[in-house]
Order: sequence, then structure tokens, then C-alpha cells
Amino acid sequence: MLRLLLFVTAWLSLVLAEHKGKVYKFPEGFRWSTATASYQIEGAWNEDGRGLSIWDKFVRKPGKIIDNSTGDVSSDSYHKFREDIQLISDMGLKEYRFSFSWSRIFADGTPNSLNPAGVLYYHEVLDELISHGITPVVTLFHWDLPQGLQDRGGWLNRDVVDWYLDYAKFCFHEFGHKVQYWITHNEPIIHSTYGHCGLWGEHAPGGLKEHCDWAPYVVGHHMLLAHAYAYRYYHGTRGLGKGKVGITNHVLFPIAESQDDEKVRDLVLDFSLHWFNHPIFKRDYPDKMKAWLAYLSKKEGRSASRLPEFTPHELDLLSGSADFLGLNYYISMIVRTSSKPEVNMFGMDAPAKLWLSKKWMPVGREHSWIRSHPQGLEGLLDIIREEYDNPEVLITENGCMDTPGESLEDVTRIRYLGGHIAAVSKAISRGSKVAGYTLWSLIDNFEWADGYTNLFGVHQVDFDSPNKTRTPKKSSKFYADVVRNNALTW
Ligand code: NCW
Repeated sequence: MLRLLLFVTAWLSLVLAEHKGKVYKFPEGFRWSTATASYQIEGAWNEDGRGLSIWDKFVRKPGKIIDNSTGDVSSDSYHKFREDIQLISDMGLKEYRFSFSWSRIFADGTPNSLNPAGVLYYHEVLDELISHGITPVVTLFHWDLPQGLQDRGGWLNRDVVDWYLDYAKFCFHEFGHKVQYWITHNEPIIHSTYGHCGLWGEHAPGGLKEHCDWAPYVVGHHMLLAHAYAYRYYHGTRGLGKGKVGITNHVLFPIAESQDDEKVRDLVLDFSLHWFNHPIFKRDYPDKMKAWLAYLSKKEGRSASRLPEFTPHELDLLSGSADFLGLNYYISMIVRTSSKPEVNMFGMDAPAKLWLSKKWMPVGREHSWIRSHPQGLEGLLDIIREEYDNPEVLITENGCMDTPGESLEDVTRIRYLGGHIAAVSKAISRGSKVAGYTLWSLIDNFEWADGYTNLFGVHQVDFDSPNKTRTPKKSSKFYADVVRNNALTW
């Protein structure tokens, strides 16, 4: 009996040693970072000459934000940015991804409405980062389009490509000597679908359900063009071009439920991974997506496909227009073939059902949109390596919301982060060129349509206190250890 007990104990400790305490070492110079976005953290919505953005208007429409909250004050980072940068520094990070609010720089979206106080604010943020030895990674557009431009059609109007280019040019020239890494857009897939159709959730500016079958594709098309023009301007202009320009794409990783579902999984992959990457890395929209939308359009008696076409010149501009691929990964989804096309999350009318597997670790409240599946990140990086000729990838977001009852001892977040950081290491060892990992998010903040009901920070913000007090959660210490060791023990 004693022998058996000894044997079992020895076997258990072996198994545990294999699964716990394994060291995942990262390459020298691996870039650890954390991220935020302007509307989510800044507050000061009407201060110092800032113009309105589409979110300022959207949050005031009844029923759009789950807890009827706004980002008017949020974490008040506009006033507390020095404290926030200290938190970044305290975690030992040498990089920080944040976004510029377009309407803080150009109040109505155009250069005529230049707001010097907004420009000064971002200079101060950049200077503070640089003085702490922290490299800024700036996102130019994280969903907060100036309302002045929305009033002229926003991303649905082809002129937006010129409006965006004016804004990007200004930022490149004004801040270019302080910023080495630029990200043109955050998650165009979410902005074009959630923002202009709203099937599984609605974002600003909001869109009619009847427009779901075309609006996201037009918005996405213009976002891609704006990206390409900005990229070409940056690299084609004397005095600029010393840094890197990329785009950040959100990818939900689809997994076929069975072999029979692989065909439809491939179609879903076109609508999630390839939609915004193919034009940049493979010259055009992906084939299956084009064919599917052309087929639906024909069936509906339209004269043209729902998916706009690029001209040969535009294809030239787009092709190769990223020095790195920014990747936001949160979830995978199981895909099953459905007998009829279903309007699902990306408005794609695909014959597919998608859901989160019950086998994956739950995160957040019941029925939240996140369950932990780190293997999905590995799978995704494998596909990117193999199908896109192994581009430089920067994980620009990964993280999760608080799980109720855990408070500052956020064990679920630590498990989520550990699993995903290990997945990155495994992909690197298989040859993926992952330059860095960015944790979303530095501090609790306004989570779009979820208001303050889903908090992603590794620092808690007391939104009820006048001072918006920040308190580290246990995950910030966990992450700081990974950063300090340039390794994860898991
Ligand atoms: S909402 C969203 N997020 C979160 C947000 O805070 C951040 O600004 C975004 O870049 C965290 O990361 C991104 N992404 C939308 C994902 C929606 C996926 C929904 C799947 C539904 C099943």
C-alpha cells in the first residue's frame, strides 16, 4: 500500500513538473507591452478644445450602453497620464501601445480645426514615456471617428480616405521624431461590422440591420485604402519612414467541429483572419470570400457584388503595405455547417453556426464572450507563418475581463495570460516571427457597449472615487515577473 502511495506521489509530481514550472524563455529583445485606447481611458471629453467623436454621441443614445454609462470621465487618464506611465514603468515594461483621439487633434476631423492643446497633450504623453525609457506604439484610429466626419458620411464616404490621410500625415510629421511604431487602425473588422451593422453587439456610429449585407464591406474597403495610402505616404516622404507602420487585426480563430465542417471553417477563416490581411499580404480579398459574396449578390439580383473591388493601382498600394502585422487574439470558436446561410457575427451570411466550446475555461460573467483557448493563438500563428510567408507579428492585444468574485486576486486572468503567453512561446519555437506581446489592458476602462461591466485592466480603477484611484491586481505582478525574467514559468 505504502509502495503504491509512493509510486502515485512520484508519478503525480512528474506530471505536475511537466505541466507546472516549465520555463518558456523568450528571445532577447522580445517586446513586452501593455495597451489602452483614447476613448476608453482619457475622459475629458469636452476639455481643452477636443471635438466630439462618434462615441460621445453614441453613448447618449438610450439603450446603447449596457449600464447607461459614458466615457466622459472614465479612468481620467487625460489628467492622470503621468501616474499611468509610472504604473507601466513599475511593471518593468519598455513599451506602451495607446491611441490618439483624432478629434482631440482635429476637432471636426479636418486640419482646419487643429487643436493645439490636444497636440500638446500627446507631446506631453510621448515625452513622459520617453523619459521613462518606454517606446510608444501609437494607434491612429481606435474607433473614435470625429463626429464632424460622421456627419459627412464617415467611413461609408470614399472621401474618408483623404480625411484619414490628412490626419495621418499631420501625426507623422508632428510626432514622427518621437514615434517609431505606428498602427493605422485597430480591428477594422470590429469597427466595420459592430459599428455599421450591429448583429452580435453594436458600436458607434451604429447601423441599420438592413445595411448589414453591404455596409461593413464598404467601410472595411475604405479602411483598407486609408491604411495603404498612409503607409505609402510614410515610406515615400523624405524625413519620415524611419520607423515601422502596421495594422492591428482582430482574429477570432474558427475550429471545425468535425472533418465535414472544414470547408465552412475555411470560409469563416476568410471572413475573420483573411478579410483584412489578404489584401495586404496576398494582394486582394481572399478567394472564397469573394466567391461567396458574389454568389449571394447574384442570387439577390444585384448587378455588383456586395464586396467592392480594388482597382489595379489600389492593389499595388495595398500589396506589401505593412512592416508588421498587429494581432489581437482573444477567442476561438467552434464552427458547424448549417443548412442555410446564417447572418452571424461578421455579417457574412455564411452557412455556419459558431459558438464557444464549453470545454474551454470560462472567463468573466456567465455567457461572456471570452473562454480561454490558447491553442487557438498557436493555430493562428501557424497559419500566418505558413500562408503569409512568415511576416513579423506583434501581438497588439491579449487579455480578458475580470471574473466576478475575484477582485484583486484575479486568478482567472493569470491563468488566461499564462496559457496565452506560453502559446506565443511555442509558436516562436516553431519559427513564427513574433516580435512582442501586448497585454490588454493597463487599467480598467470604458469597455464600449459593455460600459463598466467588463473590466480588462491589470490595475483596478475605483470609478466611484473622485481621484479614480488605481490599485494593482495580482496579474500586474504576475506579468511584471514574466517581463523581468523575459520568461514564463508555467
Ligand atoms: S470589444 C473588443 N475589444 C476589447 C476592447 O476593449 C478593445 O478596445 C478592443 O481592441 C478588448 O479588445 C478589443 N473587441 C471586440 C471583440 C468582439 C468579439 C466578440 C465575439 C463575440 C462572440
